[in-house]
Amino acid sequence: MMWKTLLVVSLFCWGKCQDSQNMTPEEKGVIRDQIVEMFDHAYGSYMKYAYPADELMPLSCRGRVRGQEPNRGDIDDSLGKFSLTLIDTLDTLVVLNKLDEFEEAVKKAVSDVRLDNDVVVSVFETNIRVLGGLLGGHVMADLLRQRGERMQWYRDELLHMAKELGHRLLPAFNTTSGLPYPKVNLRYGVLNPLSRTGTESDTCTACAGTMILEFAALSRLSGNSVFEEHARKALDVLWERRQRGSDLVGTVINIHNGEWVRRDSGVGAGIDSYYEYLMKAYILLGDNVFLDRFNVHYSAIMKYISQPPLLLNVHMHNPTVSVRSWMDSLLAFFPGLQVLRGDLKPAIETHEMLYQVTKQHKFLPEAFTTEFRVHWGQHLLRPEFAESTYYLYKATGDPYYLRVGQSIVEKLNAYARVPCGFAAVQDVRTGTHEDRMDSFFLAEMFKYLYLMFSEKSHLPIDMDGYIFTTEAHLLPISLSTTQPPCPGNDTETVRISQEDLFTHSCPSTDTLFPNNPSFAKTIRDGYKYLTGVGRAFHPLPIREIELPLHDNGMEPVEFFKSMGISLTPLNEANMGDTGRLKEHKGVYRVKLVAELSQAPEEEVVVPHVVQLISPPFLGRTVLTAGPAKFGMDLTKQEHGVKGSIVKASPYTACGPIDNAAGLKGHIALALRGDCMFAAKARWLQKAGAIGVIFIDHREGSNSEETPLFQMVGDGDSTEDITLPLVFLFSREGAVLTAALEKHHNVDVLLLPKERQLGRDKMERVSMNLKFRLAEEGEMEGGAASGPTLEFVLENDEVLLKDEGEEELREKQQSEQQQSCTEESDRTQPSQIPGS
Ligand code: DMJ
Repeated sequence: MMWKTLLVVSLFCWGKCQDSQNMTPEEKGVIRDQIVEMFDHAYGSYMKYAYPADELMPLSCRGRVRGQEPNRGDIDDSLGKFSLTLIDTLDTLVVLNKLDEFEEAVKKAVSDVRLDNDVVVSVFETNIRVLGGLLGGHVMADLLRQRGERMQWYRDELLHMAKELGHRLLPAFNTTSGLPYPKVNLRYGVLNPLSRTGTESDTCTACAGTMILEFAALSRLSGNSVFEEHARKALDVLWERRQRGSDLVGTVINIHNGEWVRRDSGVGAGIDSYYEYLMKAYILLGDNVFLDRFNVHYSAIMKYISQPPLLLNVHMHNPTVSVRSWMDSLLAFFPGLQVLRGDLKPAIETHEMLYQVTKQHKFLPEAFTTEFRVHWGQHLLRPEFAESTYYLYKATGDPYYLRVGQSIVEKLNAYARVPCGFAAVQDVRTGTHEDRMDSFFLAEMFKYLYLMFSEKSHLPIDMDGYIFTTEAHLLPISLSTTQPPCPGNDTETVRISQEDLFTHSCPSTDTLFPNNPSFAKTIRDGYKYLTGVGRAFHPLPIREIELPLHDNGMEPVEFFKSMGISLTPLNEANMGDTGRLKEHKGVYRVKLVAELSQAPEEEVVVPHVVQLISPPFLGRTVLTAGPAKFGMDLTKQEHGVKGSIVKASPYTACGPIDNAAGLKGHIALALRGDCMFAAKARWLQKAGAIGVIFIDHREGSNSEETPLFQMVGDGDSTEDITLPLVFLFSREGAVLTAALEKHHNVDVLLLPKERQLGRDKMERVSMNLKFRLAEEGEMEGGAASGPTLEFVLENDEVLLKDEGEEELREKQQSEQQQSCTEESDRTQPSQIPGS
């Protein structure tokens, strides 16, 4: 079994591969030092400003403590008050040769971290970041201790903590199917009345399918098979539930009955690490069943999802139909996984596409369209693109990938670095920052970057002996032999007949591309100008096209015209020698006058508004809102949709609505986060709401700084949703909630901005107003009747006096409020997935 593992791992050909000819060792050393300096800045800032908090808030220079900051929805479920970033960083310290800091950090983790907090956390995130972090830390600590130089005090404390955490996660597996609950209370488990969990019925495929590496490692290191058994069972269910026709899985599954809740299938968000863990479980544990399953899924992915260089999402039951026109940034890990499988060509193609996108937008946006436009502009300092770049460099030895790595380093420094660390980018189009530095930035990004620029001699450990978990924690591949397979190993076996070049081996690039040492470049060249960036302008050549006379007797020009294509005939002078051929029957010489636009127009988002119409607002407060791609199309409603607003309870509206009676017939306010927009809309529609205003949960977001986007559905049909839906950024949302608090009854109108009430009138008034200075004495005899304006010139300033001064001041205030929304009347691209 193990030889297969080693074959796969041997793809990492440190010594054998061609060395980076275009980057000298000195240059690599400079970049390596730069990476270490950046790590020191990020980790040092966390330790200085945030520890023992879970995460650093790099703009506020303080720690993020759950409950003390505004709730961000499900993102916060990674925070368990267990010094997340410290634990997630432990083995990075070893890889970067910071052994003193590592020893110090382990001591802190052992003495300070508690795992029994009364906090509801995500099972998936806690497993990959905290359990993985503790295990990676233990493996490193154990290794250093064995070398006899340091860590002599260490008595497996991190492993004991890992065991404790494993036991705290186990209650999540207490379902009839064996699929885990998505959340668990670290102190009270799942079904305890104090746990505040257990009402969830769905989980994502990756959430259920990304346990095996950590749980099997825990079982084998602790001698307790219970963890591995549960993780295997969950994988068995997912395998069992694959769509038998397509061999694909969906994105969300019901944990009680195993039915698919979302049937869209891709390799990015919601599914990604399920596939990764099948492949890596085979490498780590040497168990064929995982490789067999991986291969079945991989064939399906390559048949339906991979359309190099794109990776699309399809419907698992009808996989020839793609379900959306955008890709998410999580799928950037996939070329790395393809490298592990030895399938280099599509890996190179997709990676090159991703590189082109980063060139265009500086970072990979959270989501981008199949035409490489921004779909969702956020960038969270995710490491997936660096990860794939690392794998490709190791597999090909091509210095091109070092240059890609260097560009990642430079962009992080130029566009994400702030005085207290590195900040996520709120929108790659504006470059604005967000007050977050997720722990994976330290766990993953710095490992992949540092390893890319290091030789074996720079590293304190032999990387060939380890596998990276999805959070880049290090687990030794010796685990499959140091411990016997666990007794309860009842993973369903499957014999798969299909075998190909890759099934049991890892072909070298010589096999794949014989006689072509620059194979990677040849593949990349085809995708060089995919996004139009970096392409030099060349005048269009005159091309000669032979147009046969059509059978129906139509002249070619007419024939093309009938298809909507117009041709420009060349004049004699331009045609040179070929002009004489013009006489030939059925042969035309034409100049190609158009080609596909290099930079396609951005997708138009029609700005909408929420207009407050009840007293005292009377239409003067207008909040710029984003539309939805699903639900009622407000552009087709002549007068918009009117109603009074009621806050949903729960405010996130991700489950049954408690105040359905109060919401019935009203427009609901719901907070973004925790679940998809479509899911919220369904709950609110069921409760009887007549419209929904979603309010952003990201503090301080506003329509002036962030481009509007269109909310999109959940990948499945959203035809059942008939409500009008609009989205407000949090600053505009705050105006609305403040109004509701003060006046209790607030009527609003939801409609496209161009149709907001009073807009025509305002424009007319402003065009027709004329002023003239009154003649001296003209006003004195009461010459003017009705409201008058008087300008008094005094000290070079113009003061405005009015008979109804108070009224006017009020009006000015409300117009100021209004103009702050009107200025943001920008038509911007993008839609946003889920929430
Ligand atoms: C990490 O926590 C892991 O890589 C996970 O599998 C998905 N994504 C984040 C980083 O983007």
